[in-house]
Amino acid sequence: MTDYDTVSADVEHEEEIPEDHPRYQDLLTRHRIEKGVEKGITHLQGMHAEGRGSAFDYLLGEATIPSADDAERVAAAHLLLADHPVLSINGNVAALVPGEMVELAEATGADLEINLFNRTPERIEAIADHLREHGAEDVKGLEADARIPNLDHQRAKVDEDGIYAADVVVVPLEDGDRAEALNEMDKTEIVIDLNPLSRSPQVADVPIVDNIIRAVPNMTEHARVLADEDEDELQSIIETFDRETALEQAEARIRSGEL
Ligand code: PTJ
Repeated sequence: MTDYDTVSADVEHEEEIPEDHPRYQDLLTRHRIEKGVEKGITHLQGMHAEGRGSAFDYLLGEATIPSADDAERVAAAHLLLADHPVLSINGNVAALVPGEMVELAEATGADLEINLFNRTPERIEAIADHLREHGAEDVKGLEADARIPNLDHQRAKVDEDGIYAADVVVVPLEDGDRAEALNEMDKTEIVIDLNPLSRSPQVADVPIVDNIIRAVPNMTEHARVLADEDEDELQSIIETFDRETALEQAEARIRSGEL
């Protein structure tokens, strides 16, 4: 029998969190964010973001709902069809799914690019090192030699041969105007966000309303299954997707508790 009272809030290693704990995913997520802050990867504001996400995940039943699974498959098809796909990494993403983002990049031929709201050279370096420790060979976002037009904060700083040149961009965990600005650059945007009413999923071509710790491994699995499909098949998967329905189904699940 597991004595859940022994799960202290300050576990040192995530292996100490019992996998059969009813709130395992939430405890794991909180632990990774705390470690991210300690390592200088995650900004303190990332804790607020995590709390917000966690409340929505609770209402979603802490599960990947069918419409999110569809969106994750469509996202995989977009990434495989893209000429230049890029996965954008902030401090929360780096803390929560560093190895999983590296795997998704490998499965789809995408680049990894660090892009921060609270940008400092120290955080950029810490996140690049962390990604390399998890297997990344090439990390973009260090040069920041281009700017997203019509955006007057740090998230405008991108690599010319990275996000600036990308045709498909994965934008996880940010409620902001960068999503709108990227949209104006005619990029295909895949957004991962637990809040379907947040601005980023509202403007995304593919809104994924799911916890990033479930969404990214599932996208990778779909990409591996779809890897040998021809372009027509990938295109037809993309065409069956309706972004409004995906957003409505997520909101209905959150409001009603029913699928
Ligand atoms: O690392 P930086 O400096 O770039 O800063 C990153 C944060 C996250 C602090 C910054 O982007 C921010 O403040 O974001 P917001 O405005 O709080 O938005 C974060 C969004 O992500 C919210 O809509 C949350 O619901 C959602 N979210 C939080 N945790 C998760 C999540 N979505 C999916 N999976 C999660 N684990």
